[in-house]
Amino acid sequence: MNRRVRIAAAVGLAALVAGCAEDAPQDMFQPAGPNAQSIYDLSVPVFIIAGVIGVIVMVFIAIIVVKFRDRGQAIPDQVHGKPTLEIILTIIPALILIGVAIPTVGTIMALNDTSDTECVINVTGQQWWWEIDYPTQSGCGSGIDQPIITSGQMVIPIGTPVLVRGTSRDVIHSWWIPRLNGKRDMVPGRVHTNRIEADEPGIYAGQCTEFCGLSHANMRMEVIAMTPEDFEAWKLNQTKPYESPAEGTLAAKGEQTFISQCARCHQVNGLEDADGAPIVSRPDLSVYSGAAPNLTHLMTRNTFAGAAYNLLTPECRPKVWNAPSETVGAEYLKGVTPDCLNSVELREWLRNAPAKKPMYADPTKLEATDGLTRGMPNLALSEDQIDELVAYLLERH
Ligand code: HEC
Ligand SMILES: [Cu+2]
Repeated sequence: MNRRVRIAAAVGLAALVAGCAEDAPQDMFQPAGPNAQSIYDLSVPVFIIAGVIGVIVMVFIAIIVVKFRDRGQAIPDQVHGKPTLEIILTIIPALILIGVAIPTVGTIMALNDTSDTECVINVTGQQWWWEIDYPTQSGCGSGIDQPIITSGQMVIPIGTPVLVRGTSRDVIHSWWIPRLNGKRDMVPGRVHTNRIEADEPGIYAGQCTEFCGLSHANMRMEVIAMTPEDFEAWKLNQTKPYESPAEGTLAAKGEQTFISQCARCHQVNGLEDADGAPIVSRPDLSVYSGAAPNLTHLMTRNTFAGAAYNLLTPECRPKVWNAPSETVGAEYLKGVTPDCLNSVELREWLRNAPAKKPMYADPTKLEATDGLTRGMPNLALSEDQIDELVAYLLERH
């Protein structure tokens, strides 16, 4: 076998074997809700039809290649025109395509119908993370009377069709949770919708699927589906009032450091300055896209920076991520406890975020951006400041 054939065979084999993974979290062939199920129900017969046709074509090609191979004879008779055969070979594929098109169009229309949704959640794509906000509404279980804003992880109640309304602050991103529904591009200046619904509690992973710049591969997201009771508990916690750290603690120092170093970009709801005035972050003055993740309840999510890194240590993560359906909600609601905090990676992030997640092609050209950054800049913090900030963030439950 020549080298190219061997390489092609190895790549093909690798792709085939990769397709056999059983615990693949982003496997659209393991649908976990009605929308993904209808996509699955459509894809399987279409794959079978396409597969059978593919095999027939391959077999015919093989036969022809062998039967009519060059035996050194003169050019064969040139023939033209077999109307019956040509008409049959046009009609058969046309019928097959029509047969595939009817259920395909039907499924697309059914998936786009959002009239039955009972909960509205907005997502906003940004280089390179998703902001997720819950507007006030009577839906989403018992209703939402105070907006909730988070990032990276969307929490939903099971058995509830959710209307995801998406847009983008910079370039085109694409929202995709393969086990819950197909992809939807999220485009600046437009609102696109995607209906998701999960049958069972669980954590469903996804990733941005539209190339959106340098850290596109680090732009992930997760949907956490929980029972309606757990979801009510989650909502209640997301709207609880702010508590300043106890005086004299490391976290209290961290609060001051946070105000001086971070609050210009990151909002912590309820944070006040020395005069008791609320501190409202102004990321629109500091970052290209005009927003940074809201950190009020950072420790209630368990991944960070576009869900690219874990807030949980490798020992604690499986306790939540591999929890059986009955307990995954309760495990998730515990949030990140001090003994489970992945402080190594969180500290690395605070020490130099662009080193952890590439944000500019050429970091030396930062001066040319008028102080506006893409993503989080390197803030040249001291190790003491980082200690304080970690202690402060750890209380953001
Ligand atoms: C110039 C604006 C800016 C400043 C200042 C800033 N950040 Fe960020 N930060 C961002 C942006 C933008 C992101 C999202 C980056 C990404 O995920 O790609 C981010 C992400 C984060 C995250 C991950 C949050 C999540 O939900 O995924 C943490 C934690 C964080 N920053 C902490 C801090 C702390 C602590 C400070 C102060 C020392 C700080 N940041 C200062 C802009 C800023
Ligand atoms: Cu993206």
